[in-house]
Amino acid sequence: MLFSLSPRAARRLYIFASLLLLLDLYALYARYGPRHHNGLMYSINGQIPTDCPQLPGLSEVMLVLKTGVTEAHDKLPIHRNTTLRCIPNYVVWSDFSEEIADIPVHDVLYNESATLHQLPDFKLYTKVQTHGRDALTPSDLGEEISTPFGKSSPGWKLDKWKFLPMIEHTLAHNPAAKWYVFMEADTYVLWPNMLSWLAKFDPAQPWYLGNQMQIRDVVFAHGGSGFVLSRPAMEAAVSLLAEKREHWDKITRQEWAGDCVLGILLKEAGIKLTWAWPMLQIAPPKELDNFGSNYGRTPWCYPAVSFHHLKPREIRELNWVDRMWTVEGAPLLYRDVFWQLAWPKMTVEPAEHWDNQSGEEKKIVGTLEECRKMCEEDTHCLQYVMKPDGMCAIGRDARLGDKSKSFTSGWMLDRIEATAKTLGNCPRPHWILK
Ligand SMILES: *[C@@H]1O[C@H](CO)[C@@H](O)[C@H](O)[C@H]1NC(C)=O
Ligand SMILES: *[C@@H]1O[C@H](CO)[C@@H](O)[C@H](O)[C@H]1NC(C)=O
Ligand SMILES: CC(=O)N[C@H]1CO[C@H](CO)[C@@H](O)[C@@H]1O
Repeated sequence: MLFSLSPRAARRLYIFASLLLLLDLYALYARYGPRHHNGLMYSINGQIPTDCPQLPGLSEVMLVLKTGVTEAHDKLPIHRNTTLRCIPNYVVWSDFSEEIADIPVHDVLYNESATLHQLPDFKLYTKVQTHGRDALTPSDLGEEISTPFGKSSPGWKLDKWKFLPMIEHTLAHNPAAKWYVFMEADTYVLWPNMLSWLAKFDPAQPWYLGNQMQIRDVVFAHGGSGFVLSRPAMEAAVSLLAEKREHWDKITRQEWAGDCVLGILLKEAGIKLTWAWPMLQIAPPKELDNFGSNYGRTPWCYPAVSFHHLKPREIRELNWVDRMWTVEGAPLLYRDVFWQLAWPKMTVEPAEHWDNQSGEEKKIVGTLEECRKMCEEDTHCLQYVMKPDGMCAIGRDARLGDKSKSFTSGWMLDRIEATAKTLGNCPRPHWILK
């Protein structure tokens, strides 16, 4: 059965065609200098703080965090005392070996072929291997501009090449875990929920759990949302990869998203993706449509397992909510994320310099009051925003949104509260099990 593309996937699809044209340009690039490889040192973090909760199954999980030299200094330190704090087995893969905030970071590309190292996508790689981190320029490090097919920065172009070696090197390093959990530096995993969820599956079967995305006919787990492979799935992927590695490098060359390449590999290995939305999320809590539905599922009563596109401050906040959550036997649900993280910030007074991401543009208005009235008149309107040009937009969903200069946002709190109450208390959490 096919499903409709997410807007992002659809945009990705458009651009794919134009990207193919660009591939021809590869041949024009020059060769790059020799690579240097710092000795590989893996982390099995032996010292777990004594106040860590005893989460069943944790010692059988291998956490794999993928990052890159251009973002690691900004995005990795927050994980030291949050995501990684109580995790016995993890490895951080990057395109450069270094140590950041006491976290050992390993180069996952060191053993790729010389042919790959000479590709234009590896220009950044060759540079930092040769000259170190200091050789990074402001444009390498600069705020990455998102385009429909991801980003245009050198770090992003290199990123797709890390997926296959990441699978190989992780399994070689730790062949004994039951579960391999993959995340990125702007992902947060709620461990209690992740472990409760994994405990419901048979780890002896090949599992590929992820937030479904589609490019052409390939349905794959979105990397940034976090995804999970059981050991049999890892083994099947690695052995298929080893059979014809050059073929797979060619596939990576043709595709623009590494998570899609991994999806093709797993599909060819006969492993089906288990669609994990909404348990794994592509976005941060502030962008959640708290009452909405997708793929026939309403998040409200599902446990929240991951979020993505998080700023360090948001990771700290989620970690705090996660650690404080002590309701015996009850996982933290989207319902709880709404009541704990979104609802308290939806203010009675409209919020200045705040964009609540109301989607439906109505018309230019003179005052915020007019905009509020427009929302009031539509019985389904839950929130409104007046944009800098006076455009009033109303939203039928309840999203928190984020700071945005010269936007003013307001929420219809009584309506939001009433809707939340009709969605209920979720006496039985919904889990995705197949
Ligand atoms: C983590 O916590 C320890 C102990 O409180 C502290 O010394 C260290 O600076 C923290 N690290 C980061 C990266 O926040
Ligand atoms: C490195 O690459 C070579 C050639 O592809 C391969 O035979 C070898 O097993 C790889 N080593 C590791 C540690 O992955
Ligand atoms: C989800 C959503 O509707 N986001 C909107 C938030 O506001 C910006 C700026 O007005 C729009 O471009 C987004 O589409």
